[in-house]
Amino acid sequence: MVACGAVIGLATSTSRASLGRKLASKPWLHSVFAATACGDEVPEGKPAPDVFAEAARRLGVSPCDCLCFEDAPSGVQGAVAAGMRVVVVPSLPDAHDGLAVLPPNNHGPGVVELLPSLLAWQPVGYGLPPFADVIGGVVIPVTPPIRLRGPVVRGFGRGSRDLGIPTANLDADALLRGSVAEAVTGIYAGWASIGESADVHMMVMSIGWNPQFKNTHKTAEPWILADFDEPFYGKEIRLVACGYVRPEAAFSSLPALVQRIHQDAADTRAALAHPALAELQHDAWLAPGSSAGSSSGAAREVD
Ligand code: ADP
Ligand code: RBF
Ligand code: MG
Repeated sequence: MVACGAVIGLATSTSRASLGRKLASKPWLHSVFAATACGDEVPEGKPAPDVFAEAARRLGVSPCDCLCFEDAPSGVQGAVAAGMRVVVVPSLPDAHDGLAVLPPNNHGPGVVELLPSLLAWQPVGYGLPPFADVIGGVVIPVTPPIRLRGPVVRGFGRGSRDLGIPTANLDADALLRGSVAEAVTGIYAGWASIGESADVHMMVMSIGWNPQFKNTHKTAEPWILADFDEPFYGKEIRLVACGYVRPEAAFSSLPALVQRIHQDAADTRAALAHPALAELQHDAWLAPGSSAGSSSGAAREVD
């Protein structure tokens, strides 16, 4: 049982024996599930409702009181057929493609949300308390933080020109290395340093496809929350993203997006004052020259 009184069950296509092996490598999960139902314990597997109905029965709750988290179309179908409401979080490496797996008019009545990540799920929307580790009710700590670096390249020039918000776009290669390659798209709070300077600044960064503009390339674009006398294209930027703020979104207008980005910046400043995130401004990754030996070490001019 979680602190708010809810119970969590698992409905899986996996056999009981196989689940045992999988859980053996993740012992902390044992205490999470109050009940589990496996594929070999019910007459029909997903997309039939059987395994969901059985999990609810073992939990001692009615399926209509269950909120199911599913990543695959057959599971969504099964949970809806069992009478559950479903939050869909596609588990494809590329959430952008994942959203296309279930087009909006194909969801069925039981699907209440389609999210790019579990990080984007808001328990308060379901009458549950917020997660205990959320800072200021908004920012979720990312542990370990996402560390990335690379040369600052030119984008469309849109940040300063159309939004009044300059963003230092990273070289596309920088998105392929390390934990950022697997990171969920969204808006992140964190720390940045640039070029030969050891100064560390607050930053708020968008990682993804800018749905407002329907970009076809994934970008990482930090807005450094400091003033600079001149652009720093070509210099190396080092980033430690330690808080998840929200998913990317398309807004009804450009001013609405701009207003939201300013809110993100305010949320970021507040969250980075929290000791757990503040200490990361001293992360060794942010020191100039610390990239020796990494392929992204040298700053280079990009045209
Ligand atoms: P682009 O599309 O080329 O990224 P932007 O309008 O987003 O154009 O401008 C980004 C450039 O502005 C950055 O690459 C950087 O050199 C400069 N810049 C100046 N101040 C900032 C800041 N506070 N945060 C991010 N970039 C800044
Ligand atoms: N682009 C979007 O399309 N949707 C967003 O929700 C969004 N949020 C952003 C939040 C922050 C803090 C920043 C810095 C950028 C965000 N962007 C978003 C990216 C923005 O559209 C992009 O920086 C400009 O279009 C310039 O490339
Ligand atoms: Mg930019």
